[in-house]
Amino acid sequence: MMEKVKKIKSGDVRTASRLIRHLEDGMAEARATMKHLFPLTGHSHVIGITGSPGAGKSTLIDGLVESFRKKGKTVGVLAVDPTSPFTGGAILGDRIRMQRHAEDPGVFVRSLATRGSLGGLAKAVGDAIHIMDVMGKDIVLVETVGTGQQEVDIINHSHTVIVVLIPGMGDEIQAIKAGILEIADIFVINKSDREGSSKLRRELMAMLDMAPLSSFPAGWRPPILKCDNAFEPDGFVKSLEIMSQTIDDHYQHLIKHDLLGTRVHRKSAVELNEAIKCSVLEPVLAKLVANGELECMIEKLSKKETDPYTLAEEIAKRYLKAK
Ligand SMILES: Nc1nc2c(ncn2[C@@H]2O[C@H](COP(=O)(O)OP(=O)(O)O)[C@@H](O)[C@H]2O)c(=O)[nH]1
Ligand SMILES: [Mg+2]
Repeated sequence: MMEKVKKIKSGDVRTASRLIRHLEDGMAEARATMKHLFPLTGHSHVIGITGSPGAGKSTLIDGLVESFRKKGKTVGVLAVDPTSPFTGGAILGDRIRMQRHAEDPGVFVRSLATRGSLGGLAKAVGDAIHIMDVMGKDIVLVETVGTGQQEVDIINHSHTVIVVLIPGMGDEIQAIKAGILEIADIFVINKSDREGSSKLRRELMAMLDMAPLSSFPAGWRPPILKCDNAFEPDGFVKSLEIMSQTIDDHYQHLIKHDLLGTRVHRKSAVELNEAIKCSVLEPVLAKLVANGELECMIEKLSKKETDPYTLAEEIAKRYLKAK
């Protein structure tokens, strides 16, 4: 056990990859290892990058990796796809793209897709971030697709949240709907070679103007960065330099105004939530599934022979020894 911890601390890629795989598969031993890793965490600056599919997140991350490496920082990248039950085409494409960093020992790239339970994913993400943290990565970039609660949970593992928008998608409306606006620390308007990027910028500006000042922690109003066309290297590299600088600025802002604690608190709440689900809810559900009770209950419910509240109370009585 301690041997494993030592190896991960030294940045061993094979040990770390295996542990992440075992966590995804829900192996108890892997969870036990996490107990030893947790106290060693807290080094990394975790950055969540979210946006609709095809917004160009992976392309941006690839460029950011290069930009951070130039500054001598080590980087972990975690690509999360909550929509796909398999390691889908998009992530496969990312892997090929990330190949150019594969030889660099300062970069560690993993992808997570939904295997098993949907709820397990957010937990696996938290664990994978911890592992990269213990490996000593200065920066951990987490890519998620911007859809709904699942994704907001994942984003809650981050210190800095970047929302990537593209012109002409009605994204601004989507952003408000998904509550993404509240969690953004930095906006990036990507593919600014496309028509409509100035309009999108104006709309975002107007939206921020309307937001109450209290939504800007210690005066951090989310900057709106434009990212130049990824296919024109000079402009793109320059955009990424500015972006990585803004990311650093945000981290410094959190430290200077004592806000890191708030983020860590938010992260801890999500983590505890996930851990409770895993230790309490999931085993109970697994038992009810295994002995067929869950199916019986669903049948009874469908026939209106009982109600979900009574059933849940019965389950609670049995497993929580409450009341
Ligand atoms: N026109 C244009 N296309 C881009 C730009 N950046 C990325 N793309 C393309 O958009 C597609 C989706 O990019 P990807 O990074 O995989 O998006 P993700 O799904 O958000 O990770 C790819 O075909 C990219 O080549 C850009 O700045 N301009
Ligand atoms: Mg992607």
